[in-house]
Amino acid sequence: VEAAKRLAAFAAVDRHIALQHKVIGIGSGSTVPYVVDRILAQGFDANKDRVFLPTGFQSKELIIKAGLTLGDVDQYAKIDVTIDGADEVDNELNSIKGGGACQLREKVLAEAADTWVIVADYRKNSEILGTTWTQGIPIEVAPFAYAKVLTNLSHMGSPSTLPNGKPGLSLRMGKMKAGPVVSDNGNFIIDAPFPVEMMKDPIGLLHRIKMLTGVVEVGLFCNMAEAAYFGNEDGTVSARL
Ligand code: DER
Repeated sequence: VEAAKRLAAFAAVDRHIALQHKVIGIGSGSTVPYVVDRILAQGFDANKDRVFLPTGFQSKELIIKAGLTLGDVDQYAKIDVTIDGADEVDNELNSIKGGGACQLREKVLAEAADTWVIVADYRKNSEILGTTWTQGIPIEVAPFAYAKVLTNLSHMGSPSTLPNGKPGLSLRMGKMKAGPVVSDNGNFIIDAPFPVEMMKDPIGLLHRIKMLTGVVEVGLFCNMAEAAYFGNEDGTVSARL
């Protein structure tokens, strides 16, 4: 899987990060470190006049550790290219994001970029969202409102138990931390699975969820990606444009 992530990242950088690109958004997760590796390989001269904008704590630390120039999101309204990972991508380049609870800042930098590109391994390459990523749509919510949002998502059709018996609609709890996961913005994350029928209209579902009071951002990225690159097990790369 790591080799597949690396393949996708290298293909995306080679195709979309040209010398004239100076303001670059760096996403979150385990694939984007390979994006940074490939950008570094373009050499000091290519990178000395560039700034790199982070999509969260992990992304910021990645940029700093790579010795690249960290930019302040407030300072750069216009971003040339943002490259980010995803949890699942469908045929229309819609994606589920937020497995790493970074989707608010990720969506800000995706939207602000002239070009937004997804990099992922073959496990994320899907046809209908929700078929490979079954944990649910990650939804960032204000802590004060989380119980109300859970109730409203349940009424919308998000099941509390998946067909395989695993938990469905739930507040994302910390693994080595008592209590819920807290995002870089101080908010909670709710994971909300929906029946495949509802996932066939990710744009409609995104709008319905976004309108719920207390929802800060939804881990459905629709009509945003220019391209997605998937590394395959056989050493090839699939590009969806
Ligand atoms: O949370 C996210 O959307 C991240 O981009 C992440 O889920 C990407 O997955 P990866 O770790 O497989 O790259």
